[in-house]
Amino acid sequence: MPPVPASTFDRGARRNAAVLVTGAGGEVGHGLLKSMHAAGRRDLVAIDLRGVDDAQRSLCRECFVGDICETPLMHRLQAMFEITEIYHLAALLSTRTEFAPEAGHEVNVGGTMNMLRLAADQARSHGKPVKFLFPSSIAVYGCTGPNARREAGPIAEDDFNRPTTMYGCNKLYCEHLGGYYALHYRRLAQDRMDRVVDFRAIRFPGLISADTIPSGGTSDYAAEMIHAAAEGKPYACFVRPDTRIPFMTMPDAISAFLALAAADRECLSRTVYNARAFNPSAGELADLVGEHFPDAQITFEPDEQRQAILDSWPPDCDDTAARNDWGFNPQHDLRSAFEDYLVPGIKAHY
Ligand code: AKB
Repeated sequence: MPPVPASTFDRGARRNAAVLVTGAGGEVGHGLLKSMHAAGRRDLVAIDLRGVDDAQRSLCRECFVGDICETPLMHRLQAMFEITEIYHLAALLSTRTEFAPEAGHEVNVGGTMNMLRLAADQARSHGKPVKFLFPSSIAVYGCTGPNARREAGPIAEDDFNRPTTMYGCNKLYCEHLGGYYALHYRRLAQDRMDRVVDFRAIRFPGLISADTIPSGGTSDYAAEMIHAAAEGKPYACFVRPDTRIPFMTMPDAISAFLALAAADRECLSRTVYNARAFNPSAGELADLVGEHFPDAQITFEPDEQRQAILDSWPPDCDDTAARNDWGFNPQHDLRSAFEDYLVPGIKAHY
């Protein structure tokens, strides 16, 4: 653990105000820090196991290289900052977790428990609920069997909550933990405080970024396919061409997260929401990539085990609640995602 920068300690008794972003060095973290800084936030505190890059560091009040599973880090954050919001992005994604499920549980559940406890301790120390934004996932769904997927249609939040991966189990359990901290925390204690944690979650679909290539996710094939074509490299897609799940672009995901965070509590009918923008098949994605990159060399070599995970995820999700409660409205449909965001953004990189 690096020494705490002297600037961190406010000379006075007051702790510095902070918005905490864990997993800040990841794909969502890159976009989120940039968007919040652009919106005028100057109290951003980033935590990442591998640290953050110089561009991100310039957006933050403080940055920590640290493990959210380690209690000493939690104690330092409690001592140094008055935390008003937490964006808890740190996680091991679905594919990586299937090689080390117990490690996935430790990070995805143990780390989230640490962050929820920090949020509750913070709320009890400064007297205001801490807003806790949690990226859940379509991995919480288990639409096992082709008929279930075909007959289910767009799946609403309370249906098919039968995850078939450790990551999906972790995300579903953490949704319930968040609901407990929001509604029932220490419910028999004499000194209990109502809603210490204002927990809000989005079950993100596959996310596609022009700026970063994902790693460790089962939905990564979409981004990998596009980036490979832009680099002029052949791409062997690990799913069947008929594989269909919901996606959205990274900018729409960041905007959705910030819109949910900004929503009045009274407008929210639930703590967990679906949000999606388009749901192409892998074959339709490949065709669109070919339109923009005529020399693209995309083949299909399904990985049976990863395919089975995708076959348990919904072909589409119903995000009516998000659109009604807090005005979710993605800017990119499939075609504009390519024309206005992915192709120009990715070409600028290569
Ligand atoms: C993954 O593929 O594991 C994630 C997800 C859909 O939650 N991108």
